[in-house]
Amino acid sequence: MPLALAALASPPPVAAQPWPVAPASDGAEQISQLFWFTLVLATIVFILVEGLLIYSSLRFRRRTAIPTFEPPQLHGNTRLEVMWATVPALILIGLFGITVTRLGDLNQIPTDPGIMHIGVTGQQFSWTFAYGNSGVKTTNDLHLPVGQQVVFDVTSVDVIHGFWAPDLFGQIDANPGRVNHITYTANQTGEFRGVCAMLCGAGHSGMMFRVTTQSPADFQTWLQQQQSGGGPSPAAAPGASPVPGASPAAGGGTGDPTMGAMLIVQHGCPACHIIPGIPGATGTTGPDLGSHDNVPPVGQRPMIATYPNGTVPNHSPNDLKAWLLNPPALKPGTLMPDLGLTDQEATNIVAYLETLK
Ligand SMILES: [Cu+2]
Repeated sequence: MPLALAALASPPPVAAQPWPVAPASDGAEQISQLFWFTLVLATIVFILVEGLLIYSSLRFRRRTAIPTFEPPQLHGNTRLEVMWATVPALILIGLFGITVTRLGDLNQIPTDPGIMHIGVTGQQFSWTFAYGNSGVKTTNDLHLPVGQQVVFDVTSVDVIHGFWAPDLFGQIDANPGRVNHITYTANQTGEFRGVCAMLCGAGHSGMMFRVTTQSPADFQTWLQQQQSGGGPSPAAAPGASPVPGASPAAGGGTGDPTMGAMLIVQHGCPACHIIPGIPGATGTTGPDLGSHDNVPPVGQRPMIATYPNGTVPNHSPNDLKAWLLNPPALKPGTLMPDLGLTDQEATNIVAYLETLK
């Protein structure tokens, strides 16, 4: 178990990559080609210009202490001057043309009704993904089928965020009150990192997500698992309630603290909270859940959040669960987002938090 937990450590884990960008979608491949083309061209120009500069400095350097004659005085060379103005201009115009054409192609958002849409919602400080009309939602965990074009409908509920998975495509802004679209087709299976590319507040640096690209068959299996109320893996299924947000008072069986620890990482809690035992949980936007300044760890606290109306003032596992299932409903205006947890997921997270005594 510790191994699996370490593998899920925040930020979302991905294999180390030798290059900052290793294209894993058709679109990223095109952007990458453009990048390399520009780099090679710029390198040739750089070597040519710097080479001439170094050559001229050495070849025409002053060789005697005091010049005894005036060197020949030159007044311009029209042919040379026209050349060094025209050649760079032509190169730049060419690059501009290629870039604009390619970006135009990449920005074509298909309207074909058969194409899968994934709703992307940024929120301080997590990402929620909604898969077409399947009813499936995930937090900080994006799954994509390989070889299948996907349109992302990107928005935000608070401030401007930047949706970006560098290996898969360029970034696009997530603006409140507006839906931006971006599309790409993943072309290899694997795990990739995604980030918020827009400084959006104190927890910005932790606002990361993991992209898992799978074969279409694996993707469908995963989607069905999610639909049947499962957690991140089939192991989470036993006792899972298929009704998200089911009444916390109903209990919901016993939780699995180990599963809870994984869910805490998966849902991005480490970005905002210090949570003992969770790797990378050093966020300071939300309350510190460990013991500090005479405050006991969360499992021992008499209260879990201060509600203005005193609805759930105490700390019992059920209070904690009710809070996790929908914080804004209990405390309007709270920074703690509704993570879209299922009843069983909340039970598992509570089970972990209760171990912090
Ligand atoms: Cu952000």
